[in-house]
Amino acid sequence: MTLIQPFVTEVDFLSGALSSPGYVIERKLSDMTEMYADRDEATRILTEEGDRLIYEVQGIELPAEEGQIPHCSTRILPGDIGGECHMTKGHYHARREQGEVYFGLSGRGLLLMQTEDGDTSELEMVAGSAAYVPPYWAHRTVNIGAEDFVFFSVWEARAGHDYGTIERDGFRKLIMLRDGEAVVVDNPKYG
Ligand code: PAN
Ligand code: ZN
Repeated sequence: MTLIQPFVTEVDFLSGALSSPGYVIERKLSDMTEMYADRDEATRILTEEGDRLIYEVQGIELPAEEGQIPHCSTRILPGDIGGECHMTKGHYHARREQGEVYFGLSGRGLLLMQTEDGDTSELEMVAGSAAYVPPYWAHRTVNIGAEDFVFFSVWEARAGHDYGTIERDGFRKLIMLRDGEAVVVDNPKYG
């Protein structure tokens, strides 16, 4: 067990910026072209409009040891790819029995979840929402508003991230914009 000195981080609710991030990850359209339902439109945007920042994560680096509690902010930019709202890649925890807490800081989002048994859930999040991701639920967040959607996440250090299952199968539900409103639809390409 590593003994760490207590510390505090200032979080900008509008941008998700941390006062001293241990890491910053930028996810662009080119990092997740295959994840959008309309791959042709994703490819067209890349070719004709160039790459696009979809979301950014700023986090605190901690040892992957029992009892450590990593935390980070995520900012998803507004927009869509062929009508599908900007979203995170999404993942299961490698250790499926590990849950997580998300806290909304600004903007409007949906927290999309599913289990390997076929259950699905979509929870709306705004500033002040504390959402619980129980063990065994894959999770992805989606920006359904016109501003940045920013939230804060807290999880257990040994949870680990399994991106491969979602990269292979996708999510059962897609979040699409219809007349400016977000609607949940079945993903015809799931699995
Ligand atoms: C979150 C996510 C973060 C980015 O901190 O890692 O929002 O989403 P992806 O990891 O799916 O790219 C979390 O769920 N951590 O476990
Ligand atoms: Zn997670």
